[in-house]
Amino acid sequence: MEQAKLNAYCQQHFDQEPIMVRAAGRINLIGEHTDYNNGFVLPAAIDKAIYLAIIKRNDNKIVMHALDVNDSYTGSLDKLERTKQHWPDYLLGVVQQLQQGGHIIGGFECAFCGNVPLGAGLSSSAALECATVFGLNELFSLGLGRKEMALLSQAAENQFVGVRCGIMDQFASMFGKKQQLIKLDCGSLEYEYIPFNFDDVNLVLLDTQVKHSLASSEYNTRRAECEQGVAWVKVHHPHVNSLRDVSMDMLDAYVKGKNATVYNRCRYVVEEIQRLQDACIDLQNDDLTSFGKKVFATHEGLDKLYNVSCPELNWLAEFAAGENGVLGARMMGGGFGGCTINIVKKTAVPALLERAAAGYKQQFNTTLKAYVTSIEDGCRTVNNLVNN
Ligand code: GAF
Repeated sequence: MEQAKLNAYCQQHFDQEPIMVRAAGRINLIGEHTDYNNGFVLPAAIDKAIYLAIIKRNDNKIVMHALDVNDSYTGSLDKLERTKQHWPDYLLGVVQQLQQGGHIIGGFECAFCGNVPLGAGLSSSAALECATVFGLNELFSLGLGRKEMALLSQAAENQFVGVRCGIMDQFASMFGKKQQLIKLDCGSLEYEYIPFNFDDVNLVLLDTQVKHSLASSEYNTRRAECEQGVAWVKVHHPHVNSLRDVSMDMLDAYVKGKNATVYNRCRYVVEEIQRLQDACIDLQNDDLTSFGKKVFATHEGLDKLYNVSCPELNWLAEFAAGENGVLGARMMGGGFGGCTINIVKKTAVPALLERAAAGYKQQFNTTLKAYVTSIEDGCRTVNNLVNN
């Protein structure tokens, strides 16, 4: 549907055939808030995506249309500034990074729309950045590889938008593969695909519809707390550069007595990095029950130690834990709102959706949104409506 909408727009407004890109949102099975600590993550690209169409202009203007909010931006390649509208910043940040990297691009016009719910923790912003860089790379034959494009998108968000996010979301959007999780080492950016294709299981996203407006400032605070913990350990172990290099013994010796909050944050991260490794062994053994227990444990840690949950997420995770056929459930992404991810036996999905919606309505007077999602390919060009 999104692609049809974009196509109709292009036919009406563009005088040349555009390059069209699909960039997916992402889920993450386990490994939350570990990416900026050089740990591991286990994300995947999903069936929800941003579609972007892009053409060259003969001048140095940048013209962009956000079809879903019916808004446009016109500016110049010579003067990139943050906007009041906010959404152009994700695209302009990419342009700025390309310019800083010495890549030559000319003026362009683009339009985009999508079905990644905004503020739901499914990385619509990373998808938009990735769609932009992927489109510009094609349009101006820049020759960038996927890794470079993921890093460049992350830098755009860090430096232009001002959120110090890690690499997970952009990497997942770029490298996603159908029915595969990406086990990514965020320290080295080495990765492997791990199949996630269970006939009897669905991945269900329950959307609190609480927009994570607090997230960016709190997110940066969490990063700073982790860095503080590392600094205290480093005094005694100079080789330590991130929480990836830190053990629980080190935390107990050098952080515990100094500050309880910093200790809790670091403890969660150190435990989560190990939990992910153990969870991958569960996957190798096709043991989703054991995997799911670790997913529940991640929620507990994110809530109690990392303090990035909220009442709505907690309610959904606890509710799911008490339901038949739910193997694992937790809040996902940065936190303070957005979705829970639930690993659910297919036969149990209808009852879960019905009972969760009824309970959530009663508890929060809000209509719960739910998405049964699938794992799909990441960034790619699309060129016809019928097959894509
Ligand atoms: C957000 C960030 F963008 C990611 O880099 C990651 O840190 C995530 O929160 C938490 O795991 O999505």
